[in-house]
Amino acid sequence: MKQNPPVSPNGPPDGGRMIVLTAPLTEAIDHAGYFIQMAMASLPIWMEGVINRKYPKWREVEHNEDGSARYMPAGVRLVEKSLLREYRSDDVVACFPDDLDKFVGPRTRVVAVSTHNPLGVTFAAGVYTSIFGSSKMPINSHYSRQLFAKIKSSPYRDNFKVIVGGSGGWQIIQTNTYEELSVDCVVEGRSESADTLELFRKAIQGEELPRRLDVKHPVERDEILFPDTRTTFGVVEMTTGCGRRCKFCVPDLNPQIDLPKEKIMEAVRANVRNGNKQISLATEDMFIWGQVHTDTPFYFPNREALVDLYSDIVNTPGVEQHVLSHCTIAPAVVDPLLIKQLSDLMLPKSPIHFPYLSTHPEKKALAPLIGLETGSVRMAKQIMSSKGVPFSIEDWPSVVLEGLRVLNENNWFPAMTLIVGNPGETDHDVMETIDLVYEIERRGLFAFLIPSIFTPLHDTRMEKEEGVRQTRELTPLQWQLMMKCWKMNLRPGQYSWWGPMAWRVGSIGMWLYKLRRLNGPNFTWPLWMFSGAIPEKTLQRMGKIYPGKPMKTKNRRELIASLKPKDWQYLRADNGDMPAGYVPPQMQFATQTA
Ligand code: B12
Ligand code: SF4
Repeated sequence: MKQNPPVSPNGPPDGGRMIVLTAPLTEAIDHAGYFIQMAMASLPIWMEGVINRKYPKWREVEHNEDGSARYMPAGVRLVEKSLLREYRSDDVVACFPDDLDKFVGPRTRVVAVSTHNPLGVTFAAGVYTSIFGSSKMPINSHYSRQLFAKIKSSPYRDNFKVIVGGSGGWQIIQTNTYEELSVDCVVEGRSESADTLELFRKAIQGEELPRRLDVKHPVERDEILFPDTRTTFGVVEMTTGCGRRCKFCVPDLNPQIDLPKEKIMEAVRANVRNGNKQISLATEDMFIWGQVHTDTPFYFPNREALVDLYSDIVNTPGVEQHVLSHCTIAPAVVDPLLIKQLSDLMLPKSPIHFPYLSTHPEKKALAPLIGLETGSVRMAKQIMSSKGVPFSIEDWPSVVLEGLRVLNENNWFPAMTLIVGNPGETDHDVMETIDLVYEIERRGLFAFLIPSIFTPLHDTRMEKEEGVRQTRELTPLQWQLMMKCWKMNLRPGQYSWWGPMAWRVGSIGMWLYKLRRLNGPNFTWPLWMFSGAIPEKTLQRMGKIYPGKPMKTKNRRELIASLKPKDWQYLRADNGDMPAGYVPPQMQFATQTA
């Protein structure tokens, strides 16, 4: 073990903690809900003033009495929990970046950083900053770099190791920024793993660490730990993995696990005890919970289990707000009554309001994140052939439209991601996606459409593939798709605050000043369409944009009729639209014996 260096006059009087955990400020704040962090992941640092004006207090964080962080992202909390299996609580602390000097001292052997998106090179983040002219510096990335710079300049730096983990660690590996950021090791995987603990042991002994360590994901639900302190936005894990096997997806590489209800509830109560009024269950698809490794395929949701879980959460004393994270759209077609029952339960506690869309008396809405990705069946077959199960991927546009209809009818207005510039994407594929977007508009449906440029994510089956790399490479059709989505998002009154701020910042003026050089000529007409300065119909007549064509799609009854008879047993008759020849399970025995 190394000797302690002399105590600096500015260092912590007690010599600091042995293990100090932290996260970038912009990922740790528990202020104003999910959108602020998503905005800071997407807006370039020069637009920070927009956030400051809207949320002047966003930097004000809460502390415990000892100066440690009152809340931290769930990832940090689990690293803390994992370490506390082996180390004493006064050896480990989780603090905000500005408080590092209070805890990093001569005793410190490890500074561990958890990060979601440190360099902004992931999807739906890089693209927007690059449109505005600086692909590497979204606000969140600026603050992450600031954190790493602070750690690098610590007078005790030679005496401790810097270990990074979390869903954004791969960005450091892929950009090889270890030296620049002063990172010794990036851990890929969960902190619960025995290998992670072994790594910390080595770091504490002052041993050399590998640059990258891949650790195993737990396979049993009981191996997953839960926070017993407060997490940012009250995030509590609900599931890991997904099961639909989209080729571009990282979380789906993890085992499909739904976590035990009693542990989820304990973590919810722990959050409330520590002052959190908001809860959000982290998941890739909330609808698989209660149906993992049962006799029913996971894509037929377990209505009773879900209603019971969410009911207990929103009715926990102290929970004033509840926000959904991710889900898929096919379950809305499979079980519309489930959506209705969940709406009845969850709308009263939703902090989201859509005054022009919601039929709820207080205009409340639910807005989970759902992947739409493409309207091209050809493309969908290649990259996400099971995305719409139990329905065939051939019916993907119908599943999207019918699912969105059911969701909208129940005041769910999801944020839906689209991938632009998939490897091998042709003009025809983009036209089909534009057709679907126009069809959403034509049917008066609403989703907040978030197009992003294809990003090959590490370890996925598309890791080595290349799509569009820069906004200049986008075709006129791809630009039209992006700008049409944003135009629809900004329909009056139907938006979150940051979209119009970011996009209306003088769209034409910006184009004249900067964007036309940056994004190239293909951007021009789509931007005029977006600005509304020339009517879309006129641009279509001028042949400057693609007009889109009406789609013939299946309604719910037709989609249900397209299911294989072996799947009929999992349908719920109270949803109606049952296939011809369907016999309810309780009648089957009678029919067989008659
Ligand atoms: C909740 C959530 C959010 C929330 C809140 C985030 C927060 N600050 O708490 C919001 C909505 C704000 C958000 C925003 C974004 N998110 Co997000 N988010 C999630 C979600 C659903 C859960 C994250 C979570 O808390 N999980 C539970 C914790 C326990 O898991 P964990 O953080 O991974 O931690 C484990 C391990 O990583 C490891 N670990 C973590 N830290 C450390 C540190 C060390 C030292 C070690 C050893 C280990 C370790 O141990 C933990 C378990 O024990 C995930 C999907 C998922 N299921 O993970 C997506 C996810 C992480 N988000 C993603 C993305 C892309 C984003 C955005 C860029 C989207 C956007 N364009 O706006 C932004 C970026 C935000 C930012 N600040 O920069 C992607 C990341 C893809 C990738 N691999 O790069 C994911 C995986 C979603 C997806 N389906 O692809 N997100
Ligand atoms: S549905 Fe979503 S979470 Fe599931 S595999 Fe596809 S992209 Fe991943």
